Amino acid sequence: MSGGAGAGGGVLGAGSSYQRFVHSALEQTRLRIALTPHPSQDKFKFIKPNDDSTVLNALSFSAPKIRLLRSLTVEKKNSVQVLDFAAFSEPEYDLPIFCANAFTTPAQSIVVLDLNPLYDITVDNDYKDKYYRNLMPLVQKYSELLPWGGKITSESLRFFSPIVIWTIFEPTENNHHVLYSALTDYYKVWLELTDQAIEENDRAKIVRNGEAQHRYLTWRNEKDPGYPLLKKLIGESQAKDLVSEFLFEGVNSLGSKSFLNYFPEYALDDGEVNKKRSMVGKSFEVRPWDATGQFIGSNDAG
Ligand code: BLA
Repeated sequence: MSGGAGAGGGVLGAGSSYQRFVHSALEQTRLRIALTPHPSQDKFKFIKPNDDSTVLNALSFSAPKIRLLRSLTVEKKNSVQVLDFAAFSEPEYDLPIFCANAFTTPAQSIVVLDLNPLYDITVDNDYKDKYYRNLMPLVQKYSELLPWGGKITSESLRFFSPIVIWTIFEPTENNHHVLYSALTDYYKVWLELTDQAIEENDRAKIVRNGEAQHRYLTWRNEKDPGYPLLKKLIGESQAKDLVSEFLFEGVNSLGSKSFLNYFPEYALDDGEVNKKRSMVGKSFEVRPWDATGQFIGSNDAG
């Protein structure tokens, strides 16, 4: 299908398909577990952009096993469409983090879809085998239609799994149809893993899970590529609150380490955090995992 409406038509479709995905994901979740509104909803549900033609939608919930399930969409007709949907388990579980991010303009869609690992799977083989070994067929299913998006912020790679879909494509109707299918597949897998997850009782392991999630939240809270756009839409102070109290809620409560404790390479001489997204530069021109999920990437930055 060539999408007769052209890229513009694709873009119109994209925004409503992000909303459609959010509704369907919440529906799928509710078939399995009862969702309770998360306290962060009160402050952000009715957040208004300073531009009348843009619509923001923010929803957040918690549930048994799920610390935070939250979704943000941004829709500006014929211009920008954004999806940021994520789900984080309670620290009693070492479940991967569901991560669906899409940024669509009339020119292109930039997409990251993954079950982000709690632990670095380039070194932690047990964690990799526990969650990803059986999921590798997903890569085969989508790697042709949603091919690797090319060089990427090197530091981001340690938060990605061997099944990550990192892609940039023309926003045609057909491409968004494929993306919708991938979003649905990946979310279903995350719900199934959550269903099967068994509560950890070892205090030390629970603390370790909490810290791993906190490290992730700390990274995204500081370096998320969406921040400049959010700042433009709702102003610096509201954008900061949205990021730390809604999108990455937990960054101020789940742990006490700072960004520089986790990522000291970003320290400037005066003790501030370097504003650059990447210290290493971009790398990983091709998919750095083989079909079995083995990491085969070399850091080719520079
Ligand atoms: C671009 N977004 C990107 C890129 C990545 C991500 C990898 C490519 C640029 C790069 O290599 O850094 C997404 N990066 C992620 C994710 C993780 C990560 C999900 O490390 C998780 C660990 N994107 C959004 C939202 C907006 C958005 C909500 O998710 C806007 C509100 C915008 N993303 C956006 C824009 C770009 C982008 C504008 C291109 C410009 C740029 O690279 O800064």
